[in-house]
Amino acid sequence: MLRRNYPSFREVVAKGELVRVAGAHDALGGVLAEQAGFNAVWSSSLEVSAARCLPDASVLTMTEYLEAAANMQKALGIPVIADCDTGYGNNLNVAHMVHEYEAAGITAVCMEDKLFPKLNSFAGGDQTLLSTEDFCSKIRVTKQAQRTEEFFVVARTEALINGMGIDVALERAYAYVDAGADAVLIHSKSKTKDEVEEFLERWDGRRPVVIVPTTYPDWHADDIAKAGVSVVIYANQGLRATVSSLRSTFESIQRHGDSTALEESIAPVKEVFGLQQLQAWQALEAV
Ligand code: SPV
Ligand code: MG
Repeated sequence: MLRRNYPSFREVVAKGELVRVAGAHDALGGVLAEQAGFNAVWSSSLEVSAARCLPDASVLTMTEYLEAAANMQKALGIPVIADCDTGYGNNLNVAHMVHEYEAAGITAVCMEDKLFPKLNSFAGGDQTLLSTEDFCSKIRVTKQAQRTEEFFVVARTEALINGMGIDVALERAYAYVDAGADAVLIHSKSKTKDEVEEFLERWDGRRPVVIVPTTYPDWHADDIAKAGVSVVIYANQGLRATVSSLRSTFESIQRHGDSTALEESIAPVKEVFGLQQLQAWQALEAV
């Protein structure tokens, strides 16, 4: 099958087991994540912008992020959850975003409560939040704009990123659920899981919670599930591995003057053909 069917993100969450998600920026990364057993792929704004050597700072347009997410979804048998930053502007932009993503077959989007233009959460700089009221309004717009019941909206609060504390994070997360969010994402740049753990202890469980353990990586998935998390996103490990791997590969060829030393450790061309589904495509010639 050249094009594959995939469940919606809502269906995957409904299974009730911890949903493990890997970040990617293209179909190749997404397919490798699927083959490794991940349940969904995060179309990461950090990854998609880094793949163009541009900052994750609302520089790329919605159309460019959508193209990246749609290209991933076309190749996958698991759903994409699209990182849609702040919704690319005001309420009108949010409505257009939902129309376009849903029409492209994306079943879940995530929108964060920072001001547009936003800056990556780990980059320091201005991490000012939109008012709770205005972000709730954006969430209501997503719900009004979606065509199917299936479409899933994750509301992400950056309250902890902005140092506003757990009380504010909880207050905002509850308000976002009341506005219609299907899940909340609590982001943190803390070196330990403590603040996220406290958030989870105090959360009343009215909607699934999503976490992104980038700065607090030493939390086993089994313990994450026990702590009450529904979805865990490994947002940029693939990108960082790509950087390390390409760097050492290219440096090795330059250093040795040939690529012999690498041959054992890099994927054979045949494996690339497999990822391209070459055989299935060639079979079309004989139909
Ligand atoms: C992303 O992967 O783009 C995210 C997560 O939004 S973070 O980079 O931690 O903000
Ligand atoms: Mg992002």
